[in-house]
Amino acid sequence: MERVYIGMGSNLADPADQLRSAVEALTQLPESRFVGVSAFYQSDSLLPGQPRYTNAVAAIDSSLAPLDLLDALQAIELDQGRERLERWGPRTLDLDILLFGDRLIDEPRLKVPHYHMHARPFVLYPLAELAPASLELADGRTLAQLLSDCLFIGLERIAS
Ligand code: J1A
Repeated sequence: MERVYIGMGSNLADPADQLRSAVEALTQLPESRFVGVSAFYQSDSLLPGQPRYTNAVAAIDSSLAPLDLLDALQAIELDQGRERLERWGPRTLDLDILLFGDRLIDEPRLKVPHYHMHARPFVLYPLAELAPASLELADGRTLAQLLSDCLFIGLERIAS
């Protein structure tokens, strides 16, 4: 079993509800044990002109192979009506594998640690609820260091 952190995001169709359904689906994953989920946070979209996002991070312990977990997560996204409208359009559910144990994965379909997580408050704050501050991410910096380097602007903790 390896500890896996999964980033969740939604900015369509009742985002908090999308995240709650995603959590429910994560508890049903094969060869995996659900560990926990952070609070939900709202923030402006990185892309202008879109609704605000709701984000959270979940932790599971899994013995699935990374690409099998990615398949399962993409099935959950499709199941929850994610339409591939436009590449940069709003989304009903995004599931991103942030960390998979201490693996470094560089495949066409899967890059782990997640390429954008290091500077995004809507990933780092919820991750810090579940992971130790001393956790070293790929570039050698700890979660605590990354948090202190990232600007906390407009990230609002909401009821989950
Ligand atoms: C492709 N991938 O990425 S969507 C997929 N590494 O088909 C995968 N570690 O094959 C590939 N986990 O939340 C490569 N997928 C992956 N993501 C990995 C999963 N503003 C991986 N405030 C493309 N909050 C895939 N989000 C990757 N503004 C990208 C969805 C899943 C996140 C858009 C706020 C947000 C976005 C924009 C935001 C937010 C897309 N986020």
